Amino acid sequence: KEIAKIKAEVPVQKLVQSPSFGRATFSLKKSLLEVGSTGIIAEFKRQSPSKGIINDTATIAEVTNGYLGANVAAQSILTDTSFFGGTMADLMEARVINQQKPILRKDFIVDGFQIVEAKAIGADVILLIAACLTSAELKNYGNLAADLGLEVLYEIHTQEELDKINDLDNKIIGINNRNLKTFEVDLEHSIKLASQIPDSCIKISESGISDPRIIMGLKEYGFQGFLIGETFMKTANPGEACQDFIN
Ligand code: IGP
Repeated sequence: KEIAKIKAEVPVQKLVQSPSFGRATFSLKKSLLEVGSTGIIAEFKRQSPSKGIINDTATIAEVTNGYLGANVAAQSILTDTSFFGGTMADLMEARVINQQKPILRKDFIVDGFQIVEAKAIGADVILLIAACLTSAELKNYGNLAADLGLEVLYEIHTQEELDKINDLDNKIIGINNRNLKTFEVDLEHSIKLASQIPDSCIKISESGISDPRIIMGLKEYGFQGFLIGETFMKTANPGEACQDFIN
């Protein structure tokens, strides 16, 4: 893995004292299960290792307003800078505008302080990528998030990664259609894996969703959430693209 060494910019003690730390959070689970939910988790993504620059003009403020106007179930914001050009400031700015829907901090979490950070900067949900973590880490970080009132989206791409998550019951599981090593996108593979996930879990399909018809298909396999970035971000007006996609 080439995930860079990370260090805390602000000490944990300071993060815990920040005014936003004690705030109530918005539940992704609740939002996805709401009657009439669009199920869309719309992502802010400037660039990616597979596509290079996707959008370097749209601002986080206009995209956040656009996504909220399209009635998304939640927002996903990349805070990883080295691969995706995102920042924690992006998430903080979105949080000021978004006082109604959950925000997912999309990053490579490899240390507990990042979870404390996520709470302090305004996130409601963190991503734990099973490919990057051991079974024990998944458990410990899951517990830490729960203690802080955050929800966890556990991301998997293979059966082995699913097996790393102990006590699957009632978890939010995201199947990444994109292989993080080869960048290949395969919806069939995800659909097969979905059948291995208990019904008590919320199932989210991530990446490569380029057409509303794909969502119709995925719903048949029990998916309740759909994480979409590039399809919206590659347009000049991601909020409008999201609105058009939903209608
Ligand atoms: C969004 P797409 O193909 O719609 O832009 O994909 C999201 O699933 C993708 O950005 C993603 C990701 C990740 C990024 C899924 N898992 C882990 C970074 C790290």
